[in-house]
Amino acid sequence: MVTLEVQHWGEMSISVPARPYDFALTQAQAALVIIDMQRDFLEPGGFGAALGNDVSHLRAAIAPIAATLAACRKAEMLVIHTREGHRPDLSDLTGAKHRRGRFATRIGDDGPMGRILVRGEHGHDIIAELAPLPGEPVIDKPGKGAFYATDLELLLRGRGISQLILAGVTTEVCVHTTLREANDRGFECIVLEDGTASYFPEFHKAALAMACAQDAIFGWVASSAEVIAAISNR
Ligand code: TIU
Repeated sequence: MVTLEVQHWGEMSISVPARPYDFALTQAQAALVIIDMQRDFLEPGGFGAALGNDVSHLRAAIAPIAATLAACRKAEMLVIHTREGHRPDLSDLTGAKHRRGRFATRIGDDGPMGRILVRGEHGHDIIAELAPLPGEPVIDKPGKGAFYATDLELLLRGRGISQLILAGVTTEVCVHTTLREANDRGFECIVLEDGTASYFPEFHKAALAMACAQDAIFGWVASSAEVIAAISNR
């Protein structure tokens, strides 16, 4: 008996040049996850600035993420956005997170972009350059990891996603926490080296090195150009 196998392009894997070795991207099973590209982290007067950081360090990630986002949308891949933040009554904010640090301005306090890290406020929303399109899921998360206390995993499994392209801020905090959560759940992750950023350039570098050390202990690292070329030349 002869069996004919019809394979949709999306089910074939594409080789993405990556560190520590090429990543076999299966487009139909891959999603772009853009982490916390919010005014609160990227613009003056938000949460990132309240923690004493120079927020200008994060802007370098915007253009590479925008280019990757455009390529993924064109390829009709799933795109997910996340936002770190809390309910206006702060009932999902742990005392430990609220008390943390010795700065004058805390989560929930008034700032120039509204209440710091509170859902619905101007500062909490995603920057205009990377605004989600209608239909693209936005995951609101109370913690650093995008899986903790959210329905992200349910949503990914429901769509048959097993590979994540991770972008966003900050590399060693929310991106890395999400990378580790995803890795333990069986997702294969590729982190964009120029589509992530940290307030501390040395932490950005170290976080990327840690992600793909020990022959991909947590995952792979590639540039946005490498990922875009692979997606666009399928
Ligand atoms: N402070 C810092 O580097 N990051 C965070 O608090 N959250 C995220 O990384 N999104």
